[in-house]
Amino acid sequence: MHRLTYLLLLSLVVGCAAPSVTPMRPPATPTLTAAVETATPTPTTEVETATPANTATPQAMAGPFWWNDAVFYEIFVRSFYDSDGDGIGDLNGVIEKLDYLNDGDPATTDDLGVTGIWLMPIMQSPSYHGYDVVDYFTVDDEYGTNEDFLRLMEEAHQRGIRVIVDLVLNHTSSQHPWFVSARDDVNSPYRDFYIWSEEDPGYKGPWGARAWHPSSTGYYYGIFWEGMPDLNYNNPAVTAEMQEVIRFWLEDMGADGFRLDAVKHLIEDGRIQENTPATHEWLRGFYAFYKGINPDTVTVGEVWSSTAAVVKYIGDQLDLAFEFDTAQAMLRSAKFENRDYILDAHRLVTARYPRNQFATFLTNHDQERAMSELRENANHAKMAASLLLTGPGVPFLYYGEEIGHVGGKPDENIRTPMQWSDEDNAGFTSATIAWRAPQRNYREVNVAAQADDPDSLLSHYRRLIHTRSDHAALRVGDWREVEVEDKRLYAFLRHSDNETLLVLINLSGEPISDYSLSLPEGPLSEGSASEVFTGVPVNAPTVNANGGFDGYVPLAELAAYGTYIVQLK
Ligand SMILES: [Ca+2]
Ligand SMILES: [Ca+2]
Ligand SMILES: [Ca+2]
Ligand SMILES: [Ca+2]
Repeated sequence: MHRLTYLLLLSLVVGCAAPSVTPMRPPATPTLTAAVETATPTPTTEVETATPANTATPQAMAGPFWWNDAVFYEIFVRSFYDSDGDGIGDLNGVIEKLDYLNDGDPATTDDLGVTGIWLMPIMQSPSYHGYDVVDYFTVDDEYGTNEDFLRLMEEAHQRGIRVIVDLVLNHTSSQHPWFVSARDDVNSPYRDFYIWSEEDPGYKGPWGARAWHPSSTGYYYGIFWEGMPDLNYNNPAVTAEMQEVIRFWLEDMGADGFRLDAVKHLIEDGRIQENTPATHEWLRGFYAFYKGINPDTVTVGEVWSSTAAVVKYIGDQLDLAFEFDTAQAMLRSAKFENRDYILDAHRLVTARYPRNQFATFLTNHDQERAMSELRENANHAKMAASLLLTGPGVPFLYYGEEIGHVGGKPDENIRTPMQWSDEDNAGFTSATIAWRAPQRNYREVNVAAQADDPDSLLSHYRRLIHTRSDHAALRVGDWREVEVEDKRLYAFLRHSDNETLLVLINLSGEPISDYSLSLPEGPLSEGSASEVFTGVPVNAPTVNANGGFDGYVPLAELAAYGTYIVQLK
């Protein structure tokens, strides 16, 4: 839709549908009228410039976009670093640790080198995790203030780091004033913000738990649990309120985008509780809205489904979504020292998504940590990192993954304090008691212990991320399979306009010497080669008539758990 037309329609919707009373809006938030005015483009030429972003379709998506150059780092603020000694991590703590993530100086490589941060929920919430929001316009006071967030944005941007925030659209906290009003008064203007039934419809949620919860005024729908009532996006007033939230975080707070929680569950169709046509349709309007505010805004969706279902969100609803199948494939290939899992996954995702428009990761805050999944095998953790950071897509690390932070369910145990050092509470806080105890192995496994060890997992991550930053083909290039018989060896090409890289990963604990690579067709011309990850000398291929190679052996021996990145011309 044309941006101007869209905004005019939007102002009509907002004007008509907003409830008559808005007692929950904090004083700092501008009125709806002012918000619409702010978002309205001024000169006609600007409208024309912005139009393509609003009409993008998966087919039309050109890319690459800024996020294709990024490596993101997922932070659970409560557990990252406590700046004021109350035992709870906070935004100022994140600021204090920014130099660890990226010091902003391209000449230094002793930082991790990430260029994006995903902050797990930071809005006011009664829970430790924050996925049940009570006020979308204020930073949780345990984490700091809105001013702290603005300072974090400034400090991050100075270092070349963009910051996206977790946005929970599907539900609020049952303590949100909207829900309290809706539950206590059937005539409340917020009653229709939620989903009600006089009788218990009885059916369960996708995980077999209760989805309809009793209250004094009827049953309400909450797919996750009773403390998280689902919002009713069939009500345009809900959409209008959330558009104001989105505008607030993008314009007033300067966020670079959003990670969208549970987004496949947005709108139900009776018992169909995920990936409904109505959810896709709502997200098309959402996409037009946030691109209209700033076309550079990125969204990454949590669509915990198979690739075939995830793909349907990309390009006109979300910019990216997490590739859960690929995540599992990377861990399996590392664990079983067999490339077939990730080879199959990469064949599928590169065929199905617009080029590199998907988010890759090993694990997140809802899953057993990668190091635990890999039975604390540091070599396997290095291989998983190599797959993640040389492969196609936009990589996300979960905090601590780079040092081999362990943890299994329950959830609190995969979200424990970051292990900075062997000091008490892992150097996370000066308080005697942290909000939760760190993992027991923190005296051995911590940042300080790995920072100066060139063989550590942390050093491996740093080198991989800096190599990715130095080589466009790893970030924006396409992916092409390179044929090799030995399943312990994963070989593939990353190719961009200006660069061709051959990635070789020996997933096994034995050196590989009896192998040869073939690429029936390729982009090569002169047949020169240099290795850019370890600096080891390599043989050049003989380029065949189709720009590929046959029987190529770049190194006589590939070291056990070795990663090589060979630049070809
Ligand atoms: Ca604190
Ligand atoms: Ca640096
Ligand atoms: Ca709180
Ligand atoms: Ca829902």
